[in-house]
Amino acid sequence: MKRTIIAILLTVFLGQSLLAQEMLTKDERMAWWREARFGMFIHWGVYAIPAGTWNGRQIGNIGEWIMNRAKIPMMDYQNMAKEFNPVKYDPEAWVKMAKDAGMKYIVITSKHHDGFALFDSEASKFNVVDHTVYGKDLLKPLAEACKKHGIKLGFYYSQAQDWNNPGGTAIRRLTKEGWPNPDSVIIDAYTKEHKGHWDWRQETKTFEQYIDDVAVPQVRELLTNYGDLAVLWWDTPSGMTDEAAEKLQALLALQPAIITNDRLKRPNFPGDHKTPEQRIPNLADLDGSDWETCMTMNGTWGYKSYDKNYKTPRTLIRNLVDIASKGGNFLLNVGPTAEGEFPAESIEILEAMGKWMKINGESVYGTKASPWGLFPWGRCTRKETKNGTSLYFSLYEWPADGKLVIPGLSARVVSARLLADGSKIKTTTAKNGTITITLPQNDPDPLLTVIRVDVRGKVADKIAQ
Ligand code: H79
Repeated sequence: MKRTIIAILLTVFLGQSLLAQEMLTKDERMAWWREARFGMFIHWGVYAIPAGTWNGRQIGNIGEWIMNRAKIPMMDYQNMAKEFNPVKYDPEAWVKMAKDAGMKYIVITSKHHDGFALFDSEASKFNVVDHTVYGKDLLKPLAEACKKHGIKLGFYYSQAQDWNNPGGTAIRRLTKEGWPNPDSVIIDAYTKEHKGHWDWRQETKTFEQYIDDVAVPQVRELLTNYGDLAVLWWDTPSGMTDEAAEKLQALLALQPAIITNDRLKRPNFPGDHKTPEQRIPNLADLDGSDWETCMTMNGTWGYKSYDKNYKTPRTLIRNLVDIASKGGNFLLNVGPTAEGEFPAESIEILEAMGKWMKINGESVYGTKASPWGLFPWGRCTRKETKNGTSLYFSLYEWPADGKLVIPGLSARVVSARLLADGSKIKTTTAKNGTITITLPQNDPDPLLTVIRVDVRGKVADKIAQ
């Protein structure tokens, strides 16, 4: 009798929790992400060892592409990788730096195009545990640190491009007889040039074999062994087949709350959000879907010792606010060194952004896009509150006459103040609803000054300027 009751209770309980997972809507899954607005991308791998230089030659363009750009043979690259020994890796320090910068999530390269896995893997021995002197899983302690500090964790996984696991070049459909084979088909010139194809060992398996033997089992490992995962970030979809995409997509059921991007396979696997890379979309490009701009701090994702071309905190803060004013997220990259440290310049940028976010973060988190679009003098975000709406005006340029004119707002102003120091700002409302804000003489924050104007009631989604 007792056992029957327990059995019934268990069935009901388990049944409900399963049901609850299956019934997560997209809005429910995206809720934290839309609130977060700001995340950290981490590109880390054995490419941080050459750090942009191979055989004494500086290799142009993005550092994580060095194997491809320098056409490094698999054996040479793999020998180099053995020496990977990030003894200064301190995942908790990384998570704290992200958190202090105001970032709410981290997406790290679990495996980039070079095929090197930062995690223990049964599916490919080219991983940090089996292949390097370091010999320890790098993602486990990062997952623990994220959990401890309340930061969401996502994994980047290069599913369709892998230069060290045979078959992962996705440029040819080989027949069973393998390479060289006159029947193999080069997909297109772009793919031939850029998907890598400089070592016959890369083509000793078919793409389908690579998907079944490496990509599918590795993604299953990633979705199983690291606790709750917030994001799976696919990359470079060209060359993917529907069959391969379906196999990978099916694995996502292992993490019912996971969010994925639009790079699994185009166009029929749209994922949850779009991924403008190294650019902020124009308003006209936006179609109402969720999006995230990913961007480097300097000119590379993976660490390059000589790339000092860093954007200023001022530019990056403006980027973040520009993105928020258009309703998107900002995924800002750090490329740690082979020893496991963030570059000093990146640390400085993160600190400066964090300092600004502590004071002005409310103009970013959980905000919606500007109803006016872009102002010539700055940006706007808005947030609905209990009694009304907070409007945040960010001043890219301090107007010469010291006045901001906000048209079309037929709402009563409750208060207006500078976030920088909390001081009150004078506003007047004309009969036609236009609000004029009188600014103080001097711009109090050289990085970016934000004015919060609280009004009664809801504000329309679109207002003409
Ligand atoms: O992980 C980062 C890049 O390595 C990856 N996506 C971001 C997030 C990426 N892979 N491919 N691409 C981006 C676009 C391709 C760029 C290319 Fe090139 C331009 C390939 C060939 C020309 C850059 C320059 C890479 C090689 C030369």
